[in-house]
Amino acid sequence: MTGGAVAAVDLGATSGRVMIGRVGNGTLELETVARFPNGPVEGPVGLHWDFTALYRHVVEGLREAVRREPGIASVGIDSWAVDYGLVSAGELWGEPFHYRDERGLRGVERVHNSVPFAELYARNGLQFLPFNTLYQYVTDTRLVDADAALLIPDLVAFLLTGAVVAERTNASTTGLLRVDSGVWDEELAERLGIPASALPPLVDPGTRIGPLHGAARERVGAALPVVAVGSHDTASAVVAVPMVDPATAAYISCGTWGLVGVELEEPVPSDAAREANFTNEAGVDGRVRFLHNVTGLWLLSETVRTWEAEDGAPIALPDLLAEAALVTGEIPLFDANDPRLSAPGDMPARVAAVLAESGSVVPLGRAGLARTIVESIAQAFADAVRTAARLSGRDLGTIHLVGGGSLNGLLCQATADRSGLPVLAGPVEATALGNVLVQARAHGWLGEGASLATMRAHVARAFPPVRFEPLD
Ligand code: LFR
Repeated sequence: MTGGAVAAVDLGATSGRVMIGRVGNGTLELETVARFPNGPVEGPVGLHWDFTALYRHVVEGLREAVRREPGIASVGIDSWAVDYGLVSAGELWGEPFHYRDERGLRGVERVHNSVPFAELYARNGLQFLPFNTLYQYVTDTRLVDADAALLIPDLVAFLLTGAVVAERTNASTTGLLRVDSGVWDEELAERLGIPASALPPLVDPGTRIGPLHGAARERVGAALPVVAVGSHDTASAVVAVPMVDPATAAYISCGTWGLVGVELEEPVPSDAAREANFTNEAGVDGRVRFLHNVTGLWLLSETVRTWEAEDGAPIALPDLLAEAALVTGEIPLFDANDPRLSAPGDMPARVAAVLAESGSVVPLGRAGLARTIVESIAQAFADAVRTAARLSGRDLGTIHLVGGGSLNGLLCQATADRSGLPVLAGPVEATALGNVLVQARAHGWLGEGASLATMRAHVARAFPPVRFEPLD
């Protein structure tokens, strides 16, 4: 077996990173080169991303990666889904909006008035999320004048290489990709008045997009090729879920969101799936990510952010969770998916209001509230696993929990207890690993025709999961 090194750019909603991935002779290693904060910025026209800063961090991170490892063979980029930037004459037009901005909500009515949700679901198989790209597009008057609308990883790839493409796994989160054939639904776009420039040519993970050019090439110091990976972070994470038997395993990719579901060969855009708000997003190698978005660690991170602002000092999450684990007595629960908890703000007060409204006792201390949040997330995870099993007709025996949440032992144990299934936790960097492995495969380092199973076996060997048994 051969091998080498690649760079993975992994942009999450609360932080981004550039990593070097080394693959070869049974090894799979990650080295963090750069880590930088990310988050919503309140601007005069709404919530947006500071994409300019993110892109600068990406380029500087790649420069450092090449300095540390001059033999890097390529770059792969993944990020959160649905959001996009408009480009014109080779330049980005303004900062991309944040999906937690309210404008998506305005688009929902407009879209559903032209195309009822049931028809939409039959066409695109996507769960209803008020920020799905198509709802954002119909409110965006600048769209018709732009040369291209590019989802975040495609936008980074464009600025690095000049190539205009839409990677398919992430394109499936726009609502404009057909669930049956995986191609753009041009008829739907036309009905909604969405111009063709919003639908760039599709590429699959593993495709070479092009070499770094211009200022990026100069700054990074190499003409590295960008290779498409599962550019939707959740698609990359699912590649690196160390499932032995995908037919009996559920996964939870837990970061800002908790994406809870199963991997299927064929989509299930049924009435029951629509009613349960399950999505059929495109996965790597033509797989379907049949899952539901649960509001994940966002609830905890916004809570901690509020307390830190009150204290004017940072809070150590491990200490808070250790105290939360000691809380005894009945733990009040709330619906983690309550839409009132989705915008940035004073989360402790909002959670307290939601609890009080349902007649629950509001925990007095911080540890108590943290425990309530963790247990409520775990309950939502367990419910979604049960629904995934019912809708897909599968008998599920294990849950893999990957991403940042896999470090939260309290959450993993609570998920096991509430689902009655063992939870296999880790790897924490599943997204970056999926990104690295798809590049490694494109370079032929994993052997001829390496499958998802081969990639997952690499992950399981290099990052053995930690097992949490449900309490009887
Ligand atoms: C996770 C994620 C989810 C998507 C949400 C918004 O990071 O990509 O899959 O629904 O962010 O883009």
